[in-house]
Amino acid sequence: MSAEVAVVEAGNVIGGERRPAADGQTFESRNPARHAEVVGVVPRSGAVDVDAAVRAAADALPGWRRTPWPRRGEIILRAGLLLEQRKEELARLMTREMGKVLVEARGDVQEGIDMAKYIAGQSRLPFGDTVPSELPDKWAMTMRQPLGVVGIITPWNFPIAIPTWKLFPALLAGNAVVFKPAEDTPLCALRLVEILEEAGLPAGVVNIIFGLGPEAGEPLVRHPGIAAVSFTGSVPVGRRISEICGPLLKRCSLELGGKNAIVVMADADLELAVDGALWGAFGTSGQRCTASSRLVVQRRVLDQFTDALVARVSRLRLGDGLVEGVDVGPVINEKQLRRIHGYTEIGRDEGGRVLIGGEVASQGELGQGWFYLPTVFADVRADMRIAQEEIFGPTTAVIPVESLDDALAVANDTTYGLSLALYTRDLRTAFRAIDELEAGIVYVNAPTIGAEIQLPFGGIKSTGNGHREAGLVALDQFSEWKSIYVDYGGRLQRAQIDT
Ligand code: UN1
Repeated sequence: MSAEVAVVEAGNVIGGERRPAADGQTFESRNPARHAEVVGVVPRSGAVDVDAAVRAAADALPGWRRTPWPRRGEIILRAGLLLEQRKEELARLMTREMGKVLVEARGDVQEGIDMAKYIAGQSRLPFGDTVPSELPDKWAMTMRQPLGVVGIITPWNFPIAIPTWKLFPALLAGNAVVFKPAEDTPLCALRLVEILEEAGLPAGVVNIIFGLGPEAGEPLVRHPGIAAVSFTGSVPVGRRISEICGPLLKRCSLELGGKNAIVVMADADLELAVDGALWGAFGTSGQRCTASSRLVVQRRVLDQFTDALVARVSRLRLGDGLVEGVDVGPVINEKQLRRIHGYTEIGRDEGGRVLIGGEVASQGELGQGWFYLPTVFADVRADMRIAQEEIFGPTTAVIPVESLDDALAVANDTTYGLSLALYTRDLRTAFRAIDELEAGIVYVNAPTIGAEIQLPFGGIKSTGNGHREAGLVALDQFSEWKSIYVDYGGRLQRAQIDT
């Protein structure tokens, strides 16, 4: 058999050492395409392990903080080059660990490579400004400084990309890190940290704690040695983190869900819009916070659009993402599968009509994994639960609208605000959408997925708490501004008074 079937037994990474959980407990990472297959066994950590990791990070912090920015950047660049070398190996591991099809897994690793190069490039850019003082013989400037030890908690749907959006800027800014990856994708996270070690990151600067949210994540968020928390995941967990951090006056940046929509206007290139809807709704089995889970379609082209979409959906091939020609992989685990099907039942009860899908896929080999048929709902009203709540699976809801005003209102009628898209050939319509769509990311003539790392990523409303990842603002989450005044006049000068 190939090396791919070997079960990896791994420890936490604390101060560069591999350690089991203090109480010896472990848990498994399994292949969602064949859930009998164990991919890895890792420690099930608790508060004691978290504490050890925070201490190790605190020990490593002073040395790392003193390391010049360009030197820090070089380590991140080397990590990016190693990611590039190991792209195929990592992509295959990712497909086994969380199911996304291989081409998408390669894209996930590529997003990490892009982030490494981009952040390494920032290591020689100005890290502050020199600005004029209102007084003579006085120098005024700003500089970024690290926060200290930061806690990074990441989801399973982008097991390399999202950790790199957080780890690389945190490290460039001079922080030490305790990293708790999602329990469904521990090995991808471990490989990323091994690559950082190989790239020359000193021991203890990044520590990994494997475990479950309540047992390992929560003690990490609470730990007094943790200066800030960066989290991507669900709204309920984000709210919990926010509740813990609030009274502690601890910084937390939350990147939560989405209920993203593609608006299809009657004047759009419909073939292009169908391509976009198919990719946006069913790429990664709909398990993206940017997934196109609503399709808001002008009634004049409703039948034409839905017929074409359903025809395309019927040709999607489900299966193990490692198999050539498979379009849609499994969903992450049994709990999610049940939840996704639960939403199909809710949608039917609310009066939605399933045009295609709507069932657990269990024929042949699919029965060995967690597969759900790509599902399209018609006759959906904007206020139905399937049009309001994040499902995080291969289900999308077609909502008919009459006019552009109607379309924009429906697209904005959600508590989330991550990504919204509009298809049109009309320039005025496009620019109205750019201005009026309430989201952190807006696409014209492209689906709601596919953000690039050199632009800020994040959302408004319940999607987050006002932060952005990536782009030129990537370091903001992980640094404090310090303002510095140097008075070389040799006498007291009073700002606002000695004018
Ligand atoms: C996510 O779904 O959590 O824009 C991130 C995209 C990807 C990132 C998605 N580049 O779809």
